[in-house]
Amino acid sequence: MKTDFFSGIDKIKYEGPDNTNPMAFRHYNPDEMVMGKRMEDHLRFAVAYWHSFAWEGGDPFGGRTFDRPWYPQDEMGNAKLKADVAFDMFEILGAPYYCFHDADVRPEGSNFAESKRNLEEIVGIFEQKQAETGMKLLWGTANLFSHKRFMSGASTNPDPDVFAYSAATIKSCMDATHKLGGENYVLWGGREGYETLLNTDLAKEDAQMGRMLNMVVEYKHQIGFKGTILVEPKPQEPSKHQYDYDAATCYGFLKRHGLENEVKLNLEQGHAILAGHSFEHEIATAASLGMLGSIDMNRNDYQSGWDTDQFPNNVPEVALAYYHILKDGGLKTGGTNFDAKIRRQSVDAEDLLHGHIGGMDICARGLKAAAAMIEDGTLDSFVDDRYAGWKCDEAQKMLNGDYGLEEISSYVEKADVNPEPISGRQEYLENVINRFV
Ligand code: XUL
Ligand code: CO
Repeated sequence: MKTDFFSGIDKIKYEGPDNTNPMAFRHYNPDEMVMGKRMEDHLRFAVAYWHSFAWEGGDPFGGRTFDRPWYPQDEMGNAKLKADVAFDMFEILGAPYYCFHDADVRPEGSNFAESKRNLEEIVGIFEQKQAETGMKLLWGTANLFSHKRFMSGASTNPDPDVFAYSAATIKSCMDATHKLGGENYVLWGGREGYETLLNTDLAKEDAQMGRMLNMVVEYKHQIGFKGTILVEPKPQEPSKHQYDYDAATCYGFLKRHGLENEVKLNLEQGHAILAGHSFEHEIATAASLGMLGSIDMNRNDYQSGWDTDQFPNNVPEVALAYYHILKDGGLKTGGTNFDAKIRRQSVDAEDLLHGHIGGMDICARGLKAAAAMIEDGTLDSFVDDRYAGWKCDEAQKMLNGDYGLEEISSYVEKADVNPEPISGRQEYLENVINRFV
């Protein structure tokens, strides 16, 4: 360990479901085989730098509650100490990946060039730390929402200078991600939306955002970045309305700008809830469109109606998420990034570990439950049977275009088609799920 921030705490180990040691895993056993693959390779856990190390515990009603040795975060010495503590925690947890925004890891400079130099210096340090520890970068991203220059949007800003500043910032973050061997690059448009339509030109903003994402893809190919470009949907917050509303909306945007084969989606539990969906809805939708990339794992409070970014602790919800991920062939370049923060009353170093240990255990339970559902096969064969009628000749002709409305109409009359309702068996299926969670 490079620091004494987590003093007295050793690397967290798997000790089995019956242990009561709070600093041990009860379900996450990296080497355990699940459907022929190591658990670690299925889950591909990542720690999010922003919530664990950059966020200071403030909320809209009060300032910071945490007291960390790397505060204030506006100078390089503290950014380096923060990096030492971050890598200590990655090692303690045994999570193989991490994720960061530029603003999480380096102090803001007095101008763009200085901010970029600060980032490059930290990236050099990360490179060395990755080599020493074996940690890997799941994804990098640019923070285009915190600084006041982005208050009216980044790529969608009415001011072309902000568009330019954002493009330059994205380039520096893609360079950083590429240098660190990142496996994906994420774009989340927190301010790519509007506060009021009274001052907003929707068509112009769509064109600007489409051009920016096209430049990202062009630059990816120019530098030979092999990772996946991911867009992260979220319907609102901080903006009243965000253009990347949900998986289906993002797909429409990507199609419109010719990017559907170049970009995939990073889906987050809390964002799905804010959009009025479930997490599995977003995952299943993305999978059905061939767009599933990665997940930001957390949970939202169902009462508060805002993005609470809590650590997951609901096995049935997590199991259904991984069920759809496994059915899609698993996370490829993607992973399970804990976009989750401890509560602002959880002020101790060990709270950071409790949050992650619990989250990793819940995901392990969810993954095992999902694998058991697939291996059992009841759900799959029920769905297959439900659509089995489509295998017959007439049904195929309706689908492949051989039949139009006229042909179908004469077929219905000739064969005296007279369908009777068939049960969807939802209660039975929910009982099946209960066997595994
Ligand atoms: C915000 C959010 C972001 C993205 C990365 O709600 O999820 O942290 O994951 O910018
Ligand atoms: Co996120």
